Amino acid sequence: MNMPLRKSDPQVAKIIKNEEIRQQETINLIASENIAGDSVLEAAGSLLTNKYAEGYPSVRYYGGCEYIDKIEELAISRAKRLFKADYVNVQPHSGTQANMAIYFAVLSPGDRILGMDLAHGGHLTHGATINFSGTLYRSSYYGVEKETGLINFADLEKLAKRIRPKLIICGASSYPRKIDFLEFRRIADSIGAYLLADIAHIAGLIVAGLHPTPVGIAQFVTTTTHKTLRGPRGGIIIAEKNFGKFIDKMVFPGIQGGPLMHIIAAKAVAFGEALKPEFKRYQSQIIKNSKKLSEELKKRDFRPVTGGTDNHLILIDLTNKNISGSRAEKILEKVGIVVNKNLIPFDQKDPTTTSGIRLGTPTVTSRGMKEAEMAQIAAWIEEAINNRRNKKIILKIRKEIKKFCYEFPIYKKR
Ligand code: DSN
Repeated sequence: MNMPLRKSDPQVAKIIKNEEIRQQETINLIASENIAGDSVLEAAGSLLTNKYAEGYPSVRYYGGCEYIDKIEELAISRAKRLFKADYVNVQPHSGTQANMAIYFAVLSPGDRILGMDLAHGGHLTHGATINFSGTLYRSSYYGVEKETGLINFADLEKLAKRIRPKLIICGASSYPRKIDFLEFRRIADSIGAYLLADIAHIAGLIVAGLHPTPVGIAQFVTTTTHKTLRGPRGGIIIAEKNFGKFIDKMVFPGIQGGPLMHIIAAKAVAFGEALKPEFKRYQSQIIKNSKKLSEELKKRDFRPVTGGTDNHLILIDLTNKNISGSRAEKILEKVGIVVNKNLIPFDQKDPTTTSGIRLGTPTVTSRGMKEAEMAQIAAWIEEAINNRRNKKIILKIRKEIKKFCYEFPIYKKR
């Protein structure tokens, strides 16, 4: 058992190696992904995975938690500093579980919730009928305006007053503009609802001060740790301190068993990295790259929903290009540009076809790409889409991209 993976299990080792090559040789524009640093990977791959630690620091159900306690305490204190928060729970295994813990803490089955429509940029856990949040609770949705692609707060307020939900959820997974948390809180207060801000996509921008924070505005804030935050795959909860005890109980023993201590260690490392000045520069470059990519695509007659972006992502409406999101995703993958098909607001196509693609810049920025590279990527996107039936051109672009990718290694030589 104590052998390098390539010796003990060459089959698995080979698949991991192939994935490493895929990541290295492609341009990843998936808005929710990133490249965790070596230190985050080291902590995530550490022997802390061996330890059971049900409970919380100093109140565990297992012996031998001396160092485990220190790791969790460190992760909590760094997260508190990072988000300027009084209460943080670092145990949720994912963003979904972070949201679930909040719902279970403040709602009863059958209560009304109001979240952003999945088809307009919301998230499964914000009340979609195919998710627990839409089956356990009576969910309603707000969306964006057809003309602008922006959240219309007057309509939202009318809807909230009619529905009278117990919880309003704000935050999105394909909304390219800033979210006005104060306005959400004002509306929530006007009907006595709680407000949950799910900042999974924009947490990195928020801690860098490049997007307004909901901490101190929403009673509950959840995020994943692996998107713009560039940590390990996982979730955390931030809340007003008075809800802390209740949320802790809901995470464990309510919906989870033993915390993933190796992941909590990796979260601590990521929070430490995010507290450094370089992280702010990184986040600022993400936005510069996103704006540049959006402008360059616009020049080429691609249409970003809302006309552009304020954050790390761009949602492209492909209707005028006469190609579906799923077909565009496939063509781009052939040349080595990885994106995801995405519904656009008021989409006429179904979710497996879609009229749009979502592009994001966290990963390419982590690799050191800047504005000049964004212009080049936009040119490749146009060339690939326009020449989608020309195998020779597709192959030529693939070769150019492969070469280009080696100028931006994902990791130093391993
Ligand atoms: N699935 C994530 C995304 O891609 O946005 C959200 O959880």
